[in-house]
Amino acid sequence: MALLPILTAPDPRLKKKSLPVEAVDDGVRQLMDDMLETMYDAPGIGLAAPQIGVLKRVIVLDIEREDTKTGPLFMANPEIIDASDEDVSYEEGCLSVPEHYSDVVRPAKVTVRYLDREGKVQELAAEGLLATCLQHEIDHLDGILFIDHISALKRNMILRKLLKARKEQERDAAHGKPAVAKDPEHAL
Ligand code: GNR
Ligand code: NI
Repeated sequence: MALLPILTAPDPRLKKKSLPVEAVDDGVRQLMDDMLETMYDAPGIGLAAPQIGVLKRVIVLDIEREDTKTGPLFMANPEIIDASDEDVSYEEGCLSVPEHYSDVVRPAKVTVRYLDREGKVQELAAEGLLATCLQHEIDHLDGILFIDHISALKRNMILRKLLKARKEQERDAAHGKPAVAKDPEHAL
């Protein structure tokens, strides 16, 4: 098990298209386990492999809600095979776009086909937060961030702020100042 650093925008690796895995082998299962640990630690409800710099079509999710007790989900090569005509708007955040949130409109329900942890083909019909999160994670595999779904004006404002925050952090680190501790209670 290992905690891996999460890339933040702007980073060219977050804009790349990830490649399908050929098979769900021990290496892919190890990647899934490391991703889940990293996601819980962040904390977040989903994580895609490119967020840790691995350009493979692998995602993990855990939507911990009273009503949806799915437990952790491990998916390789996930594909949206059906989406509802009906859309919903949800306020999204992203571990790669820290501390910024925006409403994003997406299909309300999706059906996803994927390979599970054992390499078996599965299909999952999802709605609510799970449907939104699945689309958000699969977007990551195609180099798309939630800010790509909002106005260019808002997107550029967020990217500028992220770059400024990173530069300030780098400057502080160069002067031996420790990074500001993140609030462990603040889940996305
Ligand atoms: O933790 C996360 N919360 C979240 C909230 C609303 C919509 C999508 C998400 S996914 C995000 C974690 C993340 O960045 N996954 O890629
Ligand atoms: Ni994200």
